[in-house]
Amino acid sequence: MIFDKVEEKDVTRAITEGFLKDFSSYAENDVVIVGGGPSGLTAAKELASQGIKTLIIERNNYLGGGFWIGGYLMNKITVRAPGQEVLDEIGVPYEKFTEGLYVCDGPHACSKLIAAACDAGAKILNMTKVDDVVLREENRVAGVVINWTPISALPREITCVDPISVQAKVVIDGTGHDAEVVAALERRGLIKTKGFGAMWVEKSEDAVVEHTGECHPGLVVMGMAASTLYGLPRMGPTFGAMLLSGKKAAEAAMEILEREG
Ligand code: 48F
Repeated sequence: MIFDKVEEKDVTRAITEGFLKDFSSYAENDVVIVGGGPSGLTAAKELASQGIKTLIIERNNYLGGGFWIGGYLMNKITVRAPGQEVLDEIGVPYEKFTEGLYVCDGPHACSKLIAAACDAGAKILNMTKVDDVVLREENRVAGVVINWTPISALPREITCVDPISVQAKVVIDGTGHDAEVVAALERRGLIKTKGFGAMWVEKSEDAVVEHTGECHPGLVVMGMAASTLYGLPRMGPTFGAMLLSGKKAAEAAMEILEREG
């Protein structure tokens, strides 16, 4: 025998007990990041490395969002300076294509960014979809309502499965173009999205980073979700702004945590 003797019941208990122990802890967080794309992973790495209890909630099985594929199903990632400094931090090799523009391999960059977030101590709840917010006094965002992702794919007549929720002192919307947390506020008339604009690489990346921040009490918006909220031009397949927006979102969340104790 190569492997130690272990029975099926042991495997089942290892999965269920491990998951439930973690899940019980996820009920209460400093920061919940909705969406594990490049902005979400960068923010998670920054926050968790400073000892902030950080949970990423991701609707897919896999993390990384649009960061695996650069554009047009071609897995080269472009990053405009100074975004390559984040690639340096996480140890991703890249080449200079032209002045101010760097190119690296999507799978290498994405897997390193996921590892950096996990190594920093961020926790991950995948196959879980955020479909609403928890609100407190003066409509402050205080958490998110979640359900298993497959529930939303089932026919309506067999999906009377109530969701549950997790609390957070700060929620960050990193859901990309869909801006799904912001959309939950919009459904209640608490915020108005403009929808992202047409592509304009030169303008878009600065604009996304500049607009990253608290957009509603308790809610920070970053990445392409910021474009959708504020009507900023889309940038296409270049990712420096996603990385720097994740960093700025982490700073904004830290400021809220410090301000509100
Ligand atoms: O779309 P995504 O990569 O967002 P991002 O971090 O980066 C955008 C770029 O990838 C690219 C671009 C700029 O270069 O235009 O699109 O802003 O990642 C968003 C993640 O959020 C997840 C989704 O599966 C993806 O992994 N997500 C979206 N809605 C939900 C969600 C939801 N309701 N609940 C949980 N996860």
